[in-house]
Amino acid sequence: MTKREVRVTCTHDCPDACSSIVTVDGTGRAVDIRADSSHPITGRFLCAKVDRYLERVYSPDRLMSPMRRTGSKGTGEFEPIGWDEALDEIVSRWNDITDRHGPEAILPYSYLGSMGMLDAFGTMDALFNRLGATRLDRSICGPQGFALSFLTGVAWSDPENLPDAATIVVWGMDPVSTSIHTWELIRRARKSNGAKLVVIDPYRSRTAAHADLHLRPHPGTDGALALAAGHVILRDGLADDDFIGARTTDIDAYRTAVEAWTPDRAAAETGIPAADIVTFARLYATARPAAIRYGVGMQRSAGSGSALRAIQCLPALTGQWRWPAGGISNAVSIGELNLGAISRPDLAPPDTRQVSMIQLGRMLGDNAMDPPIRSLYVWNSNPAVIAADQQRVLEGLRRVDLFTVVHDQFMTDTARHGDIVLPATTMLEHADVVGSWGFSYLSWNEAAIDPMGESKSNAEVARLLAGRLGFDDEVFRLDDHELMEMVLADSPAAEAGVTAEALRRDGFARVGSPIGTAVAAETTFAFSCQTLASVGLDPVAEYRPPAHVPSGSGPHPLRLLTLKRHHSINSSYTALPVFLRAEPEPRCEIHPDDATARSITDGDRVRVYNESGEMACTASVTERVMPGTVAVPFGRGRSDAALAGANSLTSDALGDLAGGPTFCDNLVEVEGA
Ligand SMILES: Nc1nc2c(c(=O)[nH]1)N[C@H]1C(S)=C(S)[C@@H](COP(=O)(O)OP(=O)(O)OC[C@H]3O[C@@H](n4cnc5c(=O)[nH]c(N)nc54)[C@H](O)[C@@H]3O)O[C@H]1N2
Ligand SMILES: Nc1nc2c(c(=O)[nH]1)N[C@H]1C(S)=C(S)[C@@H](COP(=O)(O)OP(=O)(O)OC[C@H]3O[C@@H](n4cnc5c(=O)[nH]c(N)nc54)[C@H](O)[C@@H]3O)O[C@H]1N2
Ligand SMILES: [Mo]
Repeated sequence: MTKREVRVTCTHDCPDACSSIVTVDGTGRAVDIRADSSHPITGRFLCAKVDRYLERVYSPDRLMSPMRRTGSKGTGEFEPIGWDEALDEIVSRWNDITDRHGPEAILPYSYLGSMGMLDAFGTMDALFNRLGATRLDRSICGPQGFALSFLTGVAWSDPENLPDAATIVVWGMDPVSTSIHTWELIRRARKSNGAKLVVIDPYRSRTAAHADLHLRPHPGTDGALALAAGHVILRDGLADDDFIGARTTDIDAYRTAVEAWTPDRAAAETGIPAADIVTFARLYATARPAAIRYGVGMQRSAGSGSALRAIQCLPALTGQWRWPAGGISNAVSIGELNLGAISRPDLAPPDTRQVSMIQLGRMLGDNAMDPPIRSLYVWNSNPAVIAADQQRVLEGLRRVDLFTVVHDQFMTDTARHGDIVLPATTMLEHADVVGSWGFSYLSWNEAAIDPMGESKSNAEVARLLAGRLGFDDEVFRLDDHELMEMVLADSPAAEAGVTAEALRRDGFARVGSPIGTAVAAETTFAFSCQTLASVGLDPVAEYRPPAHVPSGSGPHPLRLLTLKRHHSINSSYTALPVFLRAEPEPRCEIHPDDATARSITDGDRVRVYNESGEMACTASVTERVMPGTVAVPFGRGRSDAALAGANSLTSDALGDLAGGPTFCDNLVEVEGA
């Protein structure tokens, strides 16, 4: 065989969904990965992680065969077994559990470890639906934004238009680390239009360091800022009256909602100086056009849904929806596919119970649940690290009467608690169709190399399990390419002419149309929206404070940020050299004032703690965090130690919309270790 080049689409849980070219040598080994510069979003470069993706594929730590646990849960002692033996054991244990407790005693747990359509939304779901297992509400990331769009009928605009904006507001997002190709579009707007960059973030992130104006609200207080911005815009006569008259309804209700939100009141709530709030409101209202790109970072507090609604009113008030680059951007090409055809929600018995993935620990410990969870099957996720209230999750995973199966590429902290562990392929080793939650592209992922060891894809494992369980529905008999055709057939993408054949040939296709002008051209924006009231939100807009606002005198007075890392994606990569070179140890960032008050100096060993748990860190004394807030890194695994990661400190309480998480809504104390 000679050298060849294969087009691989990144399946990480990231807005960018990059297209890359992988070079495979004559022996079938991948020797290079580089950006596919023909892709309009990917352009000339890959991110810091995927640039090193081959380290991940060929890591000596890859799982190579199925394994059965030999030691106690969590110790990581396993023996290799064959696939037949592993699958037979799973099916016999499930049959037994189903006979004794019913199928709802089985809980499938997955998220977006791979965002490929077959990987993430495919036949594994169909399998558990057919089985009648408990359903999982996958609300751990940023469900509020999507829910708000559905409830109000207001589409988000396409971020590909960002380079045309005159002012860009990055609200609770750190694209330099989390979506480097969004950052590239912002960089272009600044270079070609002299666009102003406003960053709204309590933390001086890599993105905020570039801002013309950096507003630093206390975590979870964005709603107060948005309402005060509206107040200033109306007070100073900066609203777009023509747009409001022609394209919106109920402006008086909005006027009433923001009336009391003076800059001074918002300053007291958010910690942002009142003068900066005024500067921001004027800049935003007078820029033509001004774009808002909101991130997931601001959707982790009790009142995030309400805050997002308050933000959603701003482009209507100022007529920014007139321009494709205006409005609020976030594009979702996943919606262009016919996912139901392969995930088959119709196969689930009616009224099958559904539980929140955020509350795994609570559920595993709840014997009163009817029936209690007796088996957990995990793929595409590492709940021992990423789910809230980590100590409770670990306690649940250690239960001897819980039969746990984990399908992963690595021996994660979750896998260490498995009874059976199954090896998974990476994006280089299986084909898929990949959507994006950041840009309007669908892409084809071609398998570049053979599966490593005995690893198998999620779709393959679903077929094997379905076969052993005797499920003969057509969806379990189709091969990957037939499934990919099905996902595209009868879909909005197909109506727009995107076929499997075209995707495969061209590598990617743009789907959907620029929707930035939707409000201006086709629909009206309702400042009072009754569907919001139907889910318990204010129909207009209101401020809901964080759930754990410190009294100032309580035992845990510091607000906590648990931050994503530049060199990892969630818990993935955190055990690989690419990450450990950059972050050999976890650091707790603390403001000099708070450090001094606690006699902590830079480099000290500290413990960060609250009533849920604790985390051992090295102190970084820095003004990147504000007084009263500390930041710890999210995603590192070390559940074998007594002290654990960021989620030891987080609560599993749900927010005000769509069952979203409250990861940045917790209080802690820090002391020298
Ligand atoms: N390198 C890297 N890239 C990633 C990931 C990763 O782990 N690493 N994860 C991927 C995933 S799953 C996601 S969801 C995206 C998320 O990417 P983003 O949307 O960028 O969200 P985060 O990085 O979680 O948070 C962004 C910023 O929000 C700030 N923030 C926290 N709380 C608040 C608040 O209450 N208000 C405001 N205004 N800001 C707040 C944080 O300080 C942080 O700097 O990134 C994806 N890309
Ligand atoms: N405190 C705190 N907690 C958080 C967050 C936070 O900011 N702070 N962020 C939250 C957010 S936004 C998210 S999205 C979640 C992320 O949570 P997860 O989606 O669980 O993310 P990862 O930790 O990357 O775990 C994904 C796992 O899937 C595996 N995997 C990858 N591809 C495949 C595949 O094809 N098949 C199989 N079987 N496995 C595969 C990877 O090896 C990895 O172990 O975490 C949430 N938790
Ligand atoms: Mo996420």
